[in-house]
Amino acid sequence: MSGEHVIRTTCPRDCYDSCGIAAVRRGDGSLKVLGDPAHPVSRGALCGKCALAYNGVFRDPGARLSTPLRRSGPKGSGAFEAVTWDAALAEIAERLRAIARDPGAHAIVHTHYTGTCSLLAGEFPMRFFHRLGATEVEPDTICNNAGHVALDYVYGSSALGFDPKSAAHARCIVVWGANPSHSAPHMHKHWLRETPAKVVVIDPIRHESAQSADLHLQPFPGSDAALAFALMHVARREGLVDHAFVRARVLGWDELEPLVEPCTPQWGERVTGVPAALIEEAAVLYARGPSLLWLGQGLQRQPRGGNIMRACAALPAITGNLCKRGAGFLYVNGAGPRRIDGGYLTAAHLRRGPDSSLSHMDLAARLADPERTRALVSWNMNVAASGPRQEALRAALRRADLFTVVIDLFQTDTADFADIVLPAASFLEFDDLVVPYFHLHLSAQVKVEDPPGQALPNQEIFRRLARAMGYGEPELHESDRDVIDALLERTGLGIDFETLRTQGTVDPWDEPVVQFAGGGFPTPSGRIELASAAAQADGHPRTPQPFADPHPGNGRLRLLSPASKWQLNDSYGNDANVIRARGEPTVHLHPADLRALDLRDGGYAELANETGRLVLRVAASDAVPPGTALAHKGVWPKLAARGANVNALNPGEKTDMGESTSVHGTEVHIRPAPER
Ligand SMILES: Nc1nc2c(c(=O)[nH]1)N[C@H]1C(S)=C(S)[C@@H](COP(=O)(O)OP(=O)(O)OC[C@H]3O[C@@H](n4cnc5c(=O)[nH]c(N)nc54)[C@H](O)[C@@H]3O)O[C@H]1N2
Ligand SMILES: Nc1nc2c(c(=O)[nH]1)N[C@H]1C(S)=C(S)[C@@H](COP(=O)(O)OP(=O)(O)OC[C@H]3O[C@@H](n4cnc5c(=O)[nH]c(N)nc54)[C@H](O)[C@@H]3O)O[C@H]1N2
Ligand code: SF4
Ligand SMILES: [Mo]
Repeated sequence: MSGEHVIRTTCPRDCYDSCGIAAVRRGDGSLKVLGDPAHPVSRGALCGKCALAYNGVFRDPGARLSTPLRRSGPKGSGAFEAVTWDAALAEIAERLRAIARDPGAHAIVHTHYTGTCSLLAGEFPMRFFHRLGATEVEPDTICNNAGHVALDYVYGSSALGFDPKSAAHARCIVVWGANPSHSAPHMHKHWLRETPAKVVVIDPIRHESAQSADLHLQPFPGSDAALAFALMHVARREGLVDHAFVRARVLGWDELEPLVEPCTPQWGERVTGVPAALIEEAAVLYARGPSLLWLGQGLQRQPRGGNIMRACAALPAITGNLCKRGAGFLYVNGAGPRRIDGGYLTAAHLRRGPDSSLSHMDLAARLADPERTRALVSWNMNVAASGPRQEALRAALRRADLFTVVIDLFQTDTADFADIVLPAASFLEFDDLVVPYFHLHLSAQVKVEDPPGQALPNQEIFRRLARAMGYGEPELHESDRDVIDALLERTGLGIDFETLRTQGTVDPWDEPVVQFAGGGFPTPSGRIELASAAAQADGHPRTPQPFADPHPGNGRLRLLSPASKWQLNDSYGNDANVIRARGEPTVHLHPADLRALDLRDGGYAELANETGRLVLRVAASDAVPPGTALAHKGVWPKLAARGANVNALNPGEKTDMGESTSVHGTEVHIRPAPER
């Protein structure tokens, strides 16, 4: 259309799709953020939530933070006054320097995660924290660390997954503990629908991707290791173990096989709830292959999530569904295969003092302890909404002597507890690189418009803070353009930013990349380790075990709180149109549980356990199995009744591996509540 100007960019949210965006500036100066028709995954559409938020709250100067703020009332009251950047940074620098002198920079805790996953805004600030010597809250402990640790034991890496293009050669795709219809909407719409392969979904919830699958196995939450053993039992019984592959590439099948032997489909049905006939059918389909196995992140957010991931990860190994076309498994694809130099990006060599970190499961306790923690810097994260033990965390954040800095686009629940709030620019407001974690693409993030007021990209904020601290290391002051150019140069892929900017997204490989094509694995033995001495040395069994969690007792239900269709984690929880589309915070329950608990569809229920309580609207749903409750994550506490979201119920128990979240293992009592 005449007078239209289109800029291509990429959505940098923590989402499997990494959609291409076309930002269209019309002749009248107005801007519309749309999907890029040329993008291979999203093909011209954004998801519903981003279509609203990128034309809504993200670009609403009234909703965005636009100037640094200094607390002017009691901690947590939300009373702030505007200050200049110079004043804000000088105060932060003075406070952090004093703590670094005594008792030491380890008493400065910083927390960050998925606000934006573009490389510079997501990782460059680590250079500052390395130089400072602060304590990092290990980001993955709130999301997927159990799976990372487990897959490291088995394959030596958790970040070298299949190339989704391999689906062209697959006969079966298993989606295990992921919900693409919410968390990867374009993969759901195109990839899973257009594949010639049979699709098997394994999930307690009959979500849209489960409904459209060829087979849906519905295990009770936390019983997947047992299910994996029953599937292996059938593969073995049917002569579908790939002995040549096992001999050449696998260590420990001799130790695992005796454990698999008694795990019949009938046993599997008893402990997982999945009918034996379905176990048989899925096992044969998968084992015959070639098969792809998508190991979702919901799968391992269980008390024994590490064991679950090790058990599921044994399937490709024993059936030889690896190292060949159309086969493989995927948890996440790291930046490594795109040859991104992470060490350069985060300047790990600047690290001062011991490398100290802690789990999100311990954050509330650490922040409550004045002996150990004097300051908190929270950036790219709304931890007061996303973290466990919400009430305890809020109590700790109220500590008057905990100097707190929050960097965000919006005045979040976390920002309400800050001493200083700094306004961040959004991904539409600066250039960056995006490395999708499902596809093996490389994408450009391109500036579309200026930030509101004085907002700045994360990386510029930390450059300025480094200057205010008197840090002279050149790494802390490298410009965006220099970092982008150096990163692309180091990939050796021959792609410069100008090319990337015009194309939006490039796929550096014409043919599907075969996972572990060379047949070597970065484990201690160089083989796939079904039996792992490293795991044993860390206090785990040498092999995965056929465990299933006991069903909750005392009339409790298992509460799952996975990805919502209408929010991206906590993001967009303050967009009026998103809130309208999402509706009131709701718990979905099977009609039989509704009757047993004396609840009314459309009424209200109180969910409670030893950690907290929460009132939610009730919806009857036969997509949810009896004994399980479903309440999606991401509601902004301060915009909800009683100022809490589902994490008020999350006890913050650690998984068996990686000190990670077992949030989907939460148990609750549910009873009728008169009203909100
Ligand atoms: N109950 C329950 N809780 C969960 C989960 C669950 O399944 N159930 N899932 C967990 C998982 S998997 C994750 S990953 C975490 C995610 O938790 P968070 O990281 O807290 O969630 P996000 O919404 O991704 O991002 C947080 C903030 O980053 C801000 N932001 C966006 N762009 C920028 C930027 O460029 N700069 C800055 N400084 N800020 C920006 C957003 O406005 C938002 O407030 O939540 C966890 N919490
Ligand atoms: N729309 C949207 N997209 C998102 C996000 C979002 O909040 N909203 N968050 C992003 C982030 S940070 C992440 S980590 C990913 C997460 O996305 P996914 O990998 O899809 O993980 P979850 O949404 O936590 O859970 C997925 C499924 O796991 C199931 N599940 C729970 N417990 C078990 C179990 O014991 N066994 C089995 N088999 N299944 C189980 C849940 O029922 C749920 O359907 O999504 C990303 N994409
Ligand atoms: S959140 Fe995911 S589905 Fe939505 S626009 Fe971004 S990348 Fe696409
Ligand atoms: Mo996540």
